[in-house]
Amino acid sequence: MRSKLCIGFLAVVVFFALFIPVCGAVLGLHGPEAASPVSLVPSDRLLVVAPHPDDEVIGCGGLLWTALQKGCEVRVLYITNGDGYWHATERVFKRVFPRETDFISLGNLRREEAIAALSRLEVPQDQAVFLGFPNGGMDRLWGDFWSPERLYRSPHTRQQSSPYPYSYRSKAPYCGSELWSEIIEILGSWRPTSVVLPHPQDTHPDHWATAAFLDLAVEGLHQGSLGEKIPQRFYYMVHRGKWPAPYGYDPVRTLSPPKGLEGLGLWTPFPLAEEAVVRKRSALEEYRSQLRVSSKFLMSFVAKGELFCEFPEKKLPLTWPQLIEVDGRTEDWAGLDPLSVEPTQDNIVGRLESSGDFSAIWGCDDSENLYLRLDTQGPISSRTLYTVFLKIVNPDTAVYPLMIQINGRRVKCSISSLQVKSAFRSNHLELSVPLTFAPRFRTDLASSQLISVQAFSSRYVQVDHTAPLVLHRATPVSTP
Ligand SMILES: [Ca+2]
Ligand SMILES: [Ca+2]
Ligand SMILES: [Zn+2]
Repeated sequence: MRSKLCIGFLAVVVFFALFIPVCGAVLGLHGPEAASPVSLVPSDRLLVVAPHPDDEVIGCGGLLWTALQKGCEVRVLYITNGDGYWHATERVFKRVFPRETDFISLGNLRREEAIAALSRLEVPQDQAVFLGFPNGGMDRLWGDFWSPERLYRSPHTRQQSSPYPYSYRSKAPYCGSELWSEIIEILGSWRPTSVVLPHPQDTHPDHWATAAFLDLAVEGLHQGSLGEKIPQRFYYMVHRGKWPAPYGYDPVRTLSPPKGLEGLGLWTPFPLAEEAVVRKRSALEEYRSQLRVSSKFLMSFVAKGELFCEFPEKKLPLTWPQLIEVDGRTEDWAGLDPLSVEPTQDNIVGRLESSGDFSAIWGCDDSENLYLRLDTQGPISSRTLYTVFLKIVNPDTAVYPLMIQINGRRVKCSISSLQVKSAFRSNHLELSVPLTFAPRFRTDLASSQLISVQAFSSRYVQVDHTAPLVLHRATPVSTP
């Protein structure tokens, strides 16, 4: 009886020791007094990445100003000039059918607005870097326009390279590999200690694709560099359904994580001082071209604090040889956890076509293959096309894209000689990709430690896609 009491007492102590701090952290999540992981010290070098001019203020204008007050260095990287916004061009230039030059003029105007907005936050103009990539095309550059042999043409400006004389590289060609090399160069020379970037579950293709490029580049630069600390990454959300509802100006509101994403990643608020909130509002007011079309949406980000998400590093588990059998059955995955859980029923097409609504992505490798498993909300259908994009990052940061398409029993790989296998059963699709490629390819999975994985589903139109995911493979055995 006494020992039972002792055990009972111990259990209570253990419960309090283990769970109360966790509950405290969860409960304190939205409180202004919550300790933020975004701690700023004067030696910090903060790189803020904005897909479009205005995202830097929407997502982290308050943080930018606060960082400067604390003596940190800040730099803002604009991936596009926001030159594909039809509605804004139409309103600003009062033309029902804007011309190509009108879109370029809008790009120039948004850059001027960005510089004015940054001055409200006391960010020096020379810390703003404009890359001049095409608004609305970032997902295409990440996906099928990677190679410089085929350039993307903006449907708005009709350009295949940056038309802006002040862009980081003049006449930067519109392809993924060019953007990749510019990002690697900027990260490598400026050496940020923190990177603030779009959330990978942001539904705007320019936003999630920006996250994909930056995430992989940050990790690509730091692979193998022992000792040097990898920059901390803080992700901000802009576009996610009706978030942050209700739209409109309410500076005393607190932002909560978007619906369905509460448990994915660690969300932490960054409380803002009153002056930071005022500065953020006045910076947003400089974006006159945007306020004309979406003032209520923009103003809803003026809040008591900003909200950032963090993710743990994802390691690809190394399993026993042939533990996974590509047969559609999932008993062989029993000892593993999903690499990423995906929100379900979060868009109209996915709700109608549940065979394409991804719910989780799994992965592992053994000495011969990379194995992936895609889980969907409804049973896998042979009428739905599943596409997996892999990016293989070599130790020298060169990137090799690989595309695999699965349609029923048909499997197609961009390297046709690669024996990719796939099988499905109910809500699960398994596939295996050989780690070793023929020597004529300058890379393979076996010699790389870093890959990016993203899955898409479509049936006439795109149904769903997973967030781009960076995976670390166990240290490869060097091949002769
Ligand atoms: Ca299996
Ligand atoms: Ca989904
Ligand atoms: Zn944006």
